[in-house]
Amino acid sequence: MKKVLITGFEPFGGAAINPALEAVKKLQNATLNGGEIVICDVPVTRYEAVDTVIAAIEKYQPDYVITVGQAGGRAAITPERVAINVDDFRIPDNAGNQPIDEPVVVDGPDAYFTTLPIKAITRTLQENGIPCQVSNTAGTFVCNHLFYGVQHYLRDKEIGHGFVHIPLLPEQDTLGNQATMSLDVIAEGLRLVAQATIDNPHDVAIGAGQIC
Ligand code: PCA
Repeated sequence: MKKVLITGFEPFGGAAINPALEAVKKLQNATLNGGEIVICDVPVTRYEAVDTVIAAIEKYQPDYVITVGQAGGRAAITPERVAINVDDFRIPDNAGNQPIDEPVVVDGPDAYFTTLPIKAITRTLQENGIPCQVSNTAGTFVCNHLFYGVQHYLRDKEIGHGFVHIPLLPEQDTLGNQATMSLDVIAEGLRLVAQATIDNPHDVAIGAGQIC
């Protein structure tokens, strides 16, 4: 029986809701074949976000960690390929921090790659009718910060981890011109991310590259 920790970010930037937190709450009692899910909510705050997830890892001792955040404008669930060692916040985080071009970890490596099977995850969601694409940038705000910080903490541990961005909910698209996905589809998509992670200890070689 594998244990999967799935974390969701709180609302940020003045918003009242974050689909990551809402979806993760729905997953509390979701079932997996050969696994169980534990959850944790995460403040959108530099350093505190990483500390919160590390505390949850130490508490639950999971086999895998899936950190989740909202990506306004994206139409698909997007497992991230890479975290970079840069904090360049376009808006302040929830504690008012707004670093410009500072490292997440001083003297850390430039980047960490995900240790989740993102190609197998993408194929699984697509086969189940849920829009999913590999993303090659997690941005430079708190999501990338958390992705990098957790990957750095896990660098010498046998725990898989990766970050997944999800679209906005329909109720967040007040102007009616942004891509959205329903909460039920997002939650099922994240459940399948966890299931595919358990089912694929080694990733599959499927192209998911992009030409700019
Ligand atoms: N999305 C933001 C931070 C929290 C969240 O859900 C990001 O992409 O950095």
